[in-house]
Amino acid sequence: MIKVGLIGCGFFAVNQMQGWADAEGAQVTAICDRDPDRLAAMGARFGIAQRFDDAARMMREADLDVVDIATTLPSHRPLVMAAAEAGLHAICQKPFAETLEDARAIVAAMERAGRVLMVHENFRWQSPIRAVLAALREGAVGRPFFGRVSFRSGYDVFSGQPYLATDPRFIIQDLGIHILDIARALFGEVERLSASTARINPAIRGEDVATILMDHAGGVTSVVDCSYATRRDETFPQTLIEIDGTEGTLRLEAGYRLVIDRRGDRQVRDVSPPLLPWAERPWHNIQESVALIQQDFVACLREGRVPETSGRDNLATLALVEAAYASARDGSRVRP
Ligand code: NAD
Ligand code: 89Y
Repeated sequence: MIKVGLIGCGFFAVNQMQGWADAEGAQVTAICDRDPDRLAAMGARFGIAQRFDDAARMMREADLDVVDIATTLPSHRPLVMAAAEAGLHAICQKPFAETLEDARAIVAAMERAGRVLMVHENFRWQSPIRAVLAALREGAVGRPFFGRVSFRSGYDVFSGQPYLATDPRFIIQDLGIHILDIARALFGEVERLSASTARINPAIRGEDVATILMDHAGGVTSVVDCSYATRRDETFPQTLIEIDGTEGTLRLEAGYRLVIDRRGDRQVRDVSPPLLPWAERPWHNIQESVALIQQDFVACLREGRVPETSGRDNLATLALVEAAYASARDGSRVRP
């Protein structure tokens, strides 16, 4: 049994605790939070007796194999570094570092320690996204030449995650990072990128709209567009996708409808994610992907496989985030 210690008992960690409860071959045996109320609430809810207010002490004393880091960004570097020093595998929430330099240092430290680092980049694990990836890899539209990966919403994310309203960076760093990662998973690495951003909601500090144009090395041109200022039939937290290829087109439409047109034939599939017993709409899509990425992490450890969203892989996603901010700031076209 893989023994997991979870650090950070906040808003999103509940999903991670639920996911671990479903994962075969792994179990959360210790939890940590600096906030005593959050620690007590999580411990009571999931029946975890080993509770720590200090992560380094948990890593020393709790007999763990893995730490699952569910804290916010500023603590990620010191916590993963501490895991490397303690000889523990780690899963770290996105964004896994504040700068690319920090991210490279984290990856190097975990590689030197010979431990596995997965970034909790779960959006590409959503079952509708898996269905699109599978169709594309099976050649459903032939060779793709255009893609649009789109997330537009007016959902109030600030009540659950108040730091999103006060951080200087918002949508690219928080949400766009997932959408850029999906674009990488679909179309491969990016050679050039340009971006523009806007802040529509006057009550927040960072940008809540971003439009990013990318040239992928394999020949696809893609547009990643994200907004938390879009008032319409609410689709949160669905990512919508359009792909044009030499043999046909694919659309992942609102309501998890996958439409593939190929040489005059239309195939329509419902690729809705299952509603897990502990999940709630509309978050169930994200919640299922948490369970799936954790199950893959356990399989990676068991089989000695490198996770699809390893720290090293995620450097390329983080590079897109940085490139998008640089392009939006000075109007340049950037090589990530
Ligand atoms: P939160 O502020 O609600 O919770 C973070 C918790 O970590 C707090 O309880 C805080 O006390 C604790 N903490 C911070 N530093 C600590 C430290 N050094 N030691 C011990 N405890 C510490 O934050 P959240 O909204 O749950 O977000 C956590 C992370 O999850 C963020 O990186 C966020 O981007 C990410 N997130 C991911 C998804 C996803 O789908 N992947 C969705 C939402 C949030
Ligand atoms: O923090 C974000 C994430 O990772 O997924 C959705 C979210 O909770 C709000 O944008």
